[in-house]
Amino acid sequence: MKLYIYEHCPFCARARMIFGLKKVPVELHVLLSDDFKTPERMIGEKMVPILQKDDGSYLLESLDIVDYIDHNYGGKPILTGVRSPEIAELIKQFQQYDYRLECPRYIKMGFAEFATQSAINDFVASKSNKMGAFADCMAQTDTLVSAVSNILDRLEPFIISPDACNGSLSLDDICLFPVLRNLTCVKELNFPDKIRSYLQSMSKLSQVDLFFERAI
Ligand SMILES: N[C@@H](CCC(=O)N[C@@H](CS)C(=O)NCC(=O)O)C(=O)O
Repeated sequence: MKLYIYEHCPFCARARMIFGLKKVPVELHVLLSDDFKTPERMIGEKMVPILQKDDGSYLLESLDIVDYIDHNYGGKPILTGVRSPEIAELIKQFQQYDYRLECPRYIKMGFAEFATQSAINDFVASKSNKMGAFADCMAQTDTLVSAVSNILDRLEPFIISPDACNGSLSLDDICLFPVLRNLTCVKELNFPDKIRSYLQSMSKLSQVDLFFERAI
């Protein structure tokens, strides 16, 4: 199977996680951020993640990919834990701030989807339309870091185990880990101990990398 992704994309990280957690082999292909033709040829629109199944057909929507792999590959389903409404609510709260912290950093981190200047230009144009100029977002770093730190502090008590946020693996891990992973691109952000352990453990189990070493 082949999985088409962007390295920074949290929905792609969801799909990548299930392959790593179940030790199911998959070929990762990173598309350039301004490559419209490849995804349009495959699925009729520019959107990742895209899974190309063994029979050549395509599956999109991260949670559909997760469900397909969990139920059809690598033994019994593993995402059997109960979800927590508190975690779902805290994920929504991060989303008010995280894009403004992350997008201006993504283009400086050496991701394969931004290997060309035209890919960077396309991303900057489309995102700054929605969130304002990247330089203004960078200038808001202190305020945004303080808002996100507050949410991290509120999240910490809900992380029951470093190997599964609710104590046994569930869709909450698939939705939470990618959001926290993307925040590791922000150098100024300090993660509470339990969240840092969760990030490190889940990264190892799912084989999805963190960005601490190249944080800006
Ligand atoms: N609901 C979709 C959302 C996927 C999504 O929004 N992907 C973004 C990348 S993070 C995308 O491909 N956007 C189109 C673009 O970059 O032009 C899923 O869960 O797979």
